[in-house]
Amino acid sequence: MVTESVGSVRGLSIQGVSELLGIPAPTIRSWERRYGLAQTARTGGGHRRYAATEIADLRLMRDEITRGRRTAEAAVLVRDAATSTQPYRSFIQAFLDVAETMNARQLDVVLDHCRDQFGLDDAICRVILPGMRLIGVAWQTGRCDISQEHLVTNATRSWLKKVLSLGPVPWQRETIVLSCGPGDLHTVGLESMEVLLAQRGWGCHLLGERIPPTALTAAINRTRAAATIVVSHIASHRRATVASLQAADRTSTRLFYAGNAFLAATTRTAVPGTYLGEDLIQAVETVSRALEPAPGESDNVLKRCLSPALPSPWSLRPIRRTDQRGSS
Ligand code: B12
Repeated sequence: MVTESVGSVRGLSIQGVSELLGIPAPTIRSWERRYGLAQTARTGGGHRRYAATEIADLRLMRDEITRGRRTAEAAVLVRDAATSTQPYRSFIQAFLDVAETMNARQLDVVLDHCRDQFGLDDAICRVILPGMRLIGVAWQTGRCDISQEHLVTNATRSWLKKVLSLGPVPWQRETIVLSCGPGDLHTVGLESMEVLLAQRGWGCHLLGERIPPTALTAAINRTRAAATIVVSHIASHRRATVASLQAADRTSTRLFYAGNAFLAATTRTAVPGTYLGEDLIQAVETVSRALEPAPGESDNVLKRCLSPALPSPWSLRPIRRTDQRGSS
């Protein structure tokens, strides 16, 4: 699908958008007429030309209706999202600019500036995630190719890693395993969660992409993680992810899951664990609350952390060296 430019107007035709998102063109026109959605630039001949941001709005409208919202309600939500993202729009747009310039360092500078201006939570939830979605639309509309998507994705992941490494040493006693489903390669949501959790003192074991059930349960047992979060982004990988969750459910960890594979409520029936939804800050609070020590237990934790005898799992333990003869 190629972005067409007529004269100076760049963008996708209504037919192209209709094919891309699977929304009939008359429906797109009626949303514009009734709710003022995705009012686009027009060519000299009056033809609509949709930019990536407008296509992202129409995608959100489609997804909200898929999630079971009534059209009018979904339209309000899309408009609110458009307004609430206003202050962040130039930062979100930077994802497309960097795809054009192929200058990864530029994204690092933009995200540092964004964090300084809005704070880490907003930089991640209101800029990085929408920016990644925008790259998805640009990739799907042919506006950027896989190399540009990869460059922007890698630059985003490097920035998250940098923030994590410069962040606080975890002070919470319990730890959390973060894993993708067995078929999933989408890790940015998980890596964003790791940074947000670390900011609140939680240490995480990030396993990343494509983790089979046996490796997941082995990691949970080895780390004695008090909580485990499993993410799947593609519907076709949901069944394998549920099998992973069922395996993890047989360990003592508290189980959570998320990702676009579980957006529709019908996909979450009989799935073990707690669904974390789409708001990562709320998700961090849900997990933190679940791991908070029971009343009265906190003093023991404090006592434990302050007592030199019981090092926290994150303090540097002397590595036991065994020489040839096996004696340490
Ligand atoms: C980067 C990317 C890739 C990279 C991933 C690299 C990496 N390490 O992450 C690569 C190149 C590997 C990739 C591969 C593929 N991709 Co891809 N990818 C993307 C892209 C552009 C960004 C993904 C992202 O980070 N999004 C940001 C996420 C985190 O935000 P979000 O989607 O809004 O998620 C919300 C919720 O799900 C939830 N959430 C998500 N994660 C988490 C985590 C936690 C802990 C919590 C609490 C909540 C949560 O909250 C979020 C915010 O509200 C998306 C576009 C998009 N729209 O997302 C396509 C996209 C997801 N990919 C897509 C496809 C089809 C593929 C491939 C099948 C392509 C192919 N033919 O090979 C493969 C499949 C790989 C696999 N086996 O999983 C499609 C999926 C369509 C669909 N049916 O669902 C998309 C939507 C692109 C498109 N426009 O069509 N992809």
